[in-house]
Amino acid sequence: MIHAEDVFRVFQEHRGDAIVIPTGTSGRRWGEFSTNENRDLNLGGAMGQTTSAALGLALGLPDEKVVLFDSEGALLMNMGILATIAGKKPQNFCHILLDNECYATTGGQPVPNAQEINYAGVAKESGYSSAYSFDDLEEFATNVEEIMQATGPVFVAIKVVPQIENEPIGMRVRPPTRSRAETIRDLQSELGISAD
Ligand SMILES: Cc1ncc(C[n+]2csc(CCOP(=O)(O)OP(=O)(O)O)c2C)c(N)n1
Ligand SMILES: [Mg+2]
Repeated sequence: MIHAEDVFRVFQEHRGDAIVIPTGTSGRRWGEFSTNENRDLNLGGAMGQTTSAALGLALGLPDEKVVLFDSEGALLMNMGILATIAGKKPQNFCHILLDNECYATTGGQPVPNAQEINYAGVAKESGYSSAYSFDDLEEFATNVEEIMQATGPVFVAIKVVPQIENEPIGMRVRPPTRSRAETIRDLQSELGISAD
């Protein structure tokens, strides 16, 4: 298993101008590594729906690279999105699954069949252009540039160490971050577009 921070440290070097959507407990670490905050987007919340929102963004902005950092519990909630993404063929979409084998945000309960399911296999057979699996940081580092250059939709499954949260949800102290609306507004002004 890889530490999500190491995934982000390596990925940042190859990010270019990609729009990045981090989700899950692992995704919270992305802010420590991003050097292009205006292109970071907060769309998380309803498990399984961020993939749909990210697909919409990729289809609406075909000239921008869109990278989603997904989590496996959320993906399992809406596995059908893999077929929808594959069918829409967003060439600019890179779907990276940070698989920590549990529901870390809610205390680390195990995800069904966590050790045996092959998410990259499911994505590939659903019709993604290419799919990768990593359980070793060096291997990810060796392939990340190829992944970022590949024609999407690309799927990347990475086993990561869970960062389990046990504090009752109402008592959790979070460092201040931009709200979802702020991240959308900042991205719009970065791209010189307006939804108004
Ligand atoms: C539809 C839905 N059901 C339940 C929740 C409550 N919830 C928030 S995070 C979470 C666990 C998420 O697990 P995973 O997607 O694997 O991400 P991780 O926390 O492991 O990073 C749950 C059950 C939710 N946000 N959305
Ligand atoms: Mg998880």
